[in-house]
Amino acid sequence: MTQRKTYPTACPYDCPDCCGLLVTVEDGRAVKIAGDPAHPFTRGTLCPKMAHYERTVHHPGRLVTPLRRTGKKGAGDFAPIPWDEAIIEITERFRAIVKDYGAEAILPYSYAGTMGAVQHNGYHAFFYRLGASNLLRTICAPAKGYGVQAVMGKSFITAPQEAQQSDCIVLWSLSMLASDLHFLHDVNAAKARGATVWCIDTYATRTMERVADERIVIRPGTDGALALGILHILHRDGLTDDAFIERHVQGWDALVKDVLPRYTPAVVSEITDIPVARIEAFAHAYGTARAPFLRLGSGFSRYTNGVMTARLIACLPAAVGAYAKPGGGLLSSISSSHAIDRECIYHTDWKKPDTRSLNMCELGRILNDDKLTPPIKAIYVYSSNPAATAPDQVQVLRGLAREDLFTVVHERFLTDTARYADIVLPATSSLEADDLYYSYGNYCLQRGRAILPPVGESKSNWQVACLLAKGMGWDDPFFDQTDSDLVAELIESTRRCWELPLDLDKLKSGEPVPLPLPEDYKMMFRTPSGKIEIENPAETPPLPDHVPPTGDDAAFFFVNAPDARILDSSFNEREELTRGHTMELLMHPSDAARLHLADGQRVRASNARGAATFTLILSKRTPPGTVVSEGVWSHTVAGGCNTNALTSQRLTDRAGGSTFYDVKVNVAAI
Ligand SMILES: Nc1nc2c(c(=O)[nH]1)N[C@H]1C(S)=C(S)[C@@H](COP(=O)(O)OP(=O)(O)OC[C@H]3O[C@@H](n4cnc5c(=O)[nH]c(N)nc54)[C@H](O)[C@@H]3O)O[C@H]1N2
Ligand SMILES: Nc1nc2c(c(=O)[nH]1)N[C@H]1C(S)=C(S)[C@@H](COP(=O)(O)OP(=O)(O)OC[C@H]3O[C@@H](n4cnc5c(=O)[nH]c(N)nc54)[C@H](O)[C@@H]3O)O[C@H]1N2
Ligand code: SF4
Ligand SMILES: [Mo]
Repeated sequence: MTQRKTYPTACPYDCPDCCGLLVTVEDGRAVKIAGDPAHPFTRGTLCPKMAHYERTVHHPGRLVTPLRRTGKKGAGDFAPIPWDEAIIEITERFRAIVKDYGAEAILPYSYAGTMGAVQHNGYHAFFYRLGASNLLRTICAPAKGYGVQAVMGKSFITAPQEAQQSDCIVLWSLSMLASDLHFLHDVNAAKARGATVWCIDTYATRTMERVADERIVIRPGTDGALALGILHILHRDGLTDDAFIERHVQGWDALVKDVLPRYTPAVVSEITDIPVARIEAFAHAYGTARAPFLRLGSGFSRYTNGVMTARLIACLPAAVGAYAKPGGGLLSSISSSHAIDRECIYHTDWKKPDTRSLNMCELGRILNDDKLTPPIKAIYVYSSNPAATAPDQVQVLRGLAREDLFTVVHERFLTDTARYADIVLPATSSLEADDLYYSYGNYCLQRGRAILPPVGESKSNWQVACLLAKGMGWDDPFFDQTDSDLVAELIESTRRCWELPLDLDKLKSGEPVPLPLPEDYKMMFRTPSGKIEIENPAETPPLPDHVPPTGDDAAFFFVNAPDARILDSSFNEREELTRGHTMELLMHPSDAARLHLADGQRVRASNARGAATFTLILSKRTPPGTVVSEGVWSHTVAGGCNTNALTSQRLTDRAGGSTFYDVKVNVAAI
């Protein structure tokens, strides 16, 4: 008889929404995925990618056994091998490398293929104990986090639902319809009450076209100057909340005296390419709003001045006292993860104190650097696809092609990276592994259970870490725990980590659980001074000021933004999503006319690091001087290198972050 049952779980992907899902399972297969109406933020709707998650979970391309390479690196020729053989081979190679070069010659490389606290972090204890090089996981937006924290400390971030009460919502470098779809509900609720939505981006995104009432198109990497220009006008026109500043802000007077005079609307217009009248209009809308709400995406921070820009933007809500107003505030990344103690998985005490740390944004350099001592002799990749997603792809692929590099990739699919592996291990999907999910876009926790048997012989990250530990001959009982033991510990840890009590029965049951917030949470300024620190003595310089991004020496700014159909390189397996319109390059018709390029023709974008080919789309959605390509397409879908052949390994001013958009390219016909 057919068994059919529906289970609640969470979306595992690296997306701020962390949607509540209802998954119907029939005879061991997921047959239907729906949004969970009980979720307090995502309220029953899903994006097109996850509406058919079963097509990913049961995709014919899922890896079902461990594989050993039989052909050239990158060619994709492999033969199946049993798990025990794979574990013996990996641990023997690791032991030999440790003996000859030291454990730091081994590098784990991972990011957020799954956001579940157990599988995301499941290998840390193994690699700490091994003494492998530490990986600085900086590829996303640490500059935004660092910069906002330099001003706001560990204060609570404003909840998205708050925006419903706002009369002025600013979507600042947020590709919302692609990357934070469910915030649209809150934005629409505010619009229905008469709110105005401003969108600030480098080109007319779909979000700007479809959601914004007011559009601002800015020159890439100059948002810090725009923030200063707005602050200048707010001060000049008496639109600041002086009582709030007096009580809650540190360094305003110094900013007014030492920095703001230089950022007149005319100067800012020159730097940002935004007409003076638009800067004035935006400053007045923000300054006169009853409850200004600022939602920060990450785009502005992926430049060499990313931290400084984040510090400057974070001054805006302070100047107008937005936190004191119902419906006002600043939403950057929410730390729902603070509700759990991930130390139960990390085992940081096993980390050897002097072990070196390597920055994942510099993978290309790290793999090719002869002077690195010890050199990297083995890389263990999981939950990430650096051959497609890491910057400076030519260098990354050159490194991965090294014959003397032992590469293991733990994956759900034979990705661009897995094709370079010596050993590939099959990974479970989120429906096959227990976990606990937290969101970075709303205050919510949710447990996910293994509701399907593993596809083929696939195993979770934690399960493989335990096998490797045993293979190394370690008999520590820590590695006898199951995924669900760890989930239970994490759930228990919420009692000591979150200041208000959660509904633990609900959390255990798998339902989404909102994290309760103190009533005055927006006014709790958790900084060393207890005030919002526009001037922060621990930073260099203590007072923020705009610095231009480094950029490249080429003709066009190159913005490579998210595509709604995929998520980083995830979902490239879904032919129905990736059919057509992939490697496209938007260019303003005036630029195309000057270069004698026509709509629909094949072009090559290039710079000192590499080149990629695109279909040219002439469009007024992008301003003259900027070209845009959306999506991180796998090499198979892209038909060769993707946008990361053009991006650089340069890091942000602080926090070691990625600078994906701080790029220039030349464009020519092919
Ligand atoms: N569908 C889909 N969803 C995703 C992802 C995806 O790839 N696809 N990626 C996921 C991940 S890992 C993340 S981190 C988030 C990212 O989500 P977002 O924060 O929305 O995306 P970003 O890549 O930071 O880029 C946002 C916008 O910044 C703009 N931008 C670039 N440079 C500048 C600038 O100098 N100034 C201004 N004002 N704007 C600029 C870009 O044009 C883009 O529209 O989304 C997640 N969700
Ligand atoms: N040009 C350009 N490049 C970018 C960006 C950009 O905007 N432009 N965005 C950057 C950003 S913000 C980010 S965060 C990075 C993300 O880059 P990556 O970390 O490479 O993310 P994905 O491409 O989603 O790859 C995640 C992989 O994890 C696998 N996976 C999923 N679940 C599991 C699991 O449980 N176990 C294991 N072992 N594997 C699993 C998936 O199959 C998938 O192949 O990309 C960056 N790259
Ligand atoms: S990818 Fe984002 S929007 Fe889509 S289901 Fe997952 S959390 Fe929701
Ligand atoms: Mo990201």
